[in-house]
Amino acid sequence: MQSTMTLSDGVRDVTDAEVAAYQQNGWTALRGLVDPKVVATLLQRLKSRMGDQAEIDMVPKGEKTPRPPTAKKLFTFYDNPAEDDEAIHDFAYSRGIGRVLSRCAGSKVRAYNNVCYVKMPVAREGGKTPWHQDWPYYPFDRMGSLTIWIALVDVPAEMGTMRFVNGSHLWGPQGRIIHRTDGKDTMDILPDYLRERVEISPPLNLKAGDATVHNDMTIHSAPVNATDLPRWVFSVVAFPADTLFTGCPQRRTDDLGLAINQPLDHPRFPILPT
Ligand SMILES: O=C(O)CCC(=O)C(=O)O
Repeated sequence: MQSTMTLSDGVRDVTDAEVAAYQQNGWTALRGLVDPKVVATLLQRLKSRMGDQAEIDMVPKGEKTPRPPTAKKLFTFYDNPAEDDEAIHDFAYSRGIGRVLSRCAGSKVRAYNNVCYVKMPVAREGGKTPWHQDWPYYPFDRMGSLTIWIALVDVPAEMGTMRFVNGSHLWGPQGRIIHRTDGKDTMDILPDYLRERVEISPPLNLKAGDATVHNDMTIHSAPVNATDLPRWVFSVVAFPADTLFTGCPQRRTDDLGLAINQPLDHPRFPILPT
């Protein structure tokens, strides 16, 4: 893809303290991470495809795993907008994003996917994001993948910023919950000895351009959007470059011809520059 814009310089470096917080708590907040001009470009590009009020849900084509009907209410969703838009592509695969994610992960990382999550106001059928971990859905032989979640508008806590269970990235996998039909989430199914240790991060008030980074084992959720404006967020997921493919069925890796027990060395998952 030809590049028309260079947005990577619009991302600041992470500090040692931010990296240490990520490694200790399983998440970190990065204030003022992305330049406002870059944020405005990303938002404008996403709105041009999803509509000003995110009326158009860009659900992944060929979704293989059926979801309960309530699941779609969590977000209006655009899966992998970087595949369709050059400016978003340049940003998602930039050195700036690569540096942040590699420093937190402690190794080179490969890009996995990118998503725009618009959480609609509760008055427009928006729901809460249930407590969950990300790793149980991934075909990776180890933990350590991570998500950078960037606010594209000011996101006060009541609009649905994420909450994290501090230190839960060290508790191991606690199961899949997204497809459950009994409404239970990870917090409900934790064994008592872990539930007693739950310490939830404080509500975050984020400005446009602020971000959080969380580990794939960190238990996290987001409350409903109690404002009357849509919550616009862009996220990039990456994983340690040496991670091996387990062969676990997953729509992002099925049909790519990946070899089990080998690194995910495929053009879809490039090593991010640092
Ligand atoms: O945006 C949200 O409410 C949740 C996003 C999430 O769960 C994630 O990025 O792992």
